[in-house]
Amino acid sequence: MMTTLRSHIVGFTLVAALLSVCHIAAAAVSGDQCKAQETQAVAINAYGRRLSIDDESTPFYQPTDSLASPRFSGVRTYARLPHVTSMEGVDVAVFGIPFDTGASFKIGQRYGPESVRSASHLLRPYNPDVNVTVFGALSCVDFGDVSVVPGYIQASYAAMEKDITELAEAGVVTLGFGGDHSVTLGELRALAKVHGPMSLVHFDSHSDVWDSYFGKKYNHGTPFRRAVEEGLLLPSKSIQIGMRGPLYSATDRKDATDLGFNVLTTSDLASLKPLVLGAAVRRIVGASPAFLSFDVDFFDPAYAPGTGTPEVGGPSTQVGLGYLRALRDINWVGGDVVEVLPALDHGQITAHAAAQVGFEFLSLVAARAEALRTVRAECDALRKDKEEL
Ligand SMILES: [Mn+2]
Repeated sequence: MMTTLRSHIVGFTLVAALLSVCHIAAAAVSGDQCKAQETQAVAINAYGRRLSIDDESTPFYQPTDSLASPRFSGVRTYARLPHVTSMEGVDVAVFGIPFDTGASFKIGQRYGPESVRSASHLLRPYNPDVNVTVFGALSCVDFGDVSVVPGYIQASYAAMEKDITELAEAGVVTLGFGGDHSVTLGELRALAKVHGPMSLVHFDSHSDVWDSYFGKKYNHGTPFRRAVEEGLLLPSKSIQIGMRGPLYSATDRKDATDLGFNVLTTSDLASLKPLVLGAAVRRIVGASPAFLSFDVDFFDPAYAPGTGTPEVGGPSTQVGLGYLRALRDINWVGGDVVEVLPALDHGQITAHAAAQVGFEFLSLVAARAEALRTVRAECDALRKDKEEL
């Protein structure tokens, strides 16, 4: 598996540079591309809904204008988005999952969503690093928090799955803020009902593929083994990025590759430029529906101190955000940012990082929507030209 992964990376070192040139140079479209676009726009409901109707208007839902009322004012929702629970006219639904019964060490991640929402008021609509106006391309809302049953993990899974299934069935892209990492299993169960088995792109210092902990199958160390067992993921089309720190035994790392996951440790990552990682991830994921799961302990504790199981020796937020921004042209159907523990946060360092990671995910979704919209417009023009001939 590691050999395959290395070949993805080595093979794409040069190709990545070419790809970036192609992105810039891609001005004209072919008939085949237009056919592919037709299929894609139907398949990708959440983006396709706006794209397929040639909708050039402002997205239906907008954040509060921070040039009309200052960012420190107002009720806290993610990025000052409207709190909306009906999915009509929505492209992306952001929600909180205030649950920490699955945590194995320090607890308090149930307060993560409110902390991230508070910090997220600092965000602005345009992302210069991805060159996209996120809330100009997508109609986004804050759904509020999904249902949980404090202290009871299986009941919580059932409750959150019910809420998230409704969002997924409405065709929106989902972005959840945890909560400990156990919550991701609930999200994947809901999304897989609509999208089928997904690719996972997983940033974390831990693989979270234990079979059990203290004899129990459900906690924040087991969600991705359970997800594979339940057929929610395509492990060979998935990648785990950033693993580090002491383990219980040498087999802990092997457990992830034995399940079929591609794995890049923090040490592996140190020699990879974002462009190379981006190309390798695109190669692995292909056209599959993909879920981005980001545990804030991917970052070094100096950059994300407010978390329950920190691992020293990790990437800075600058490095981590660089990797995220390289994950263009992927069919994202959902994502989450987990393990923010505000009681251990200082100066909202971790909450700001988590809010920004969520914003980068939205930026990737928005950039893809814009790109699809451009191709759609060019295909329409091509069709019109043909009709006139
Ligand atoms: Mn972790």
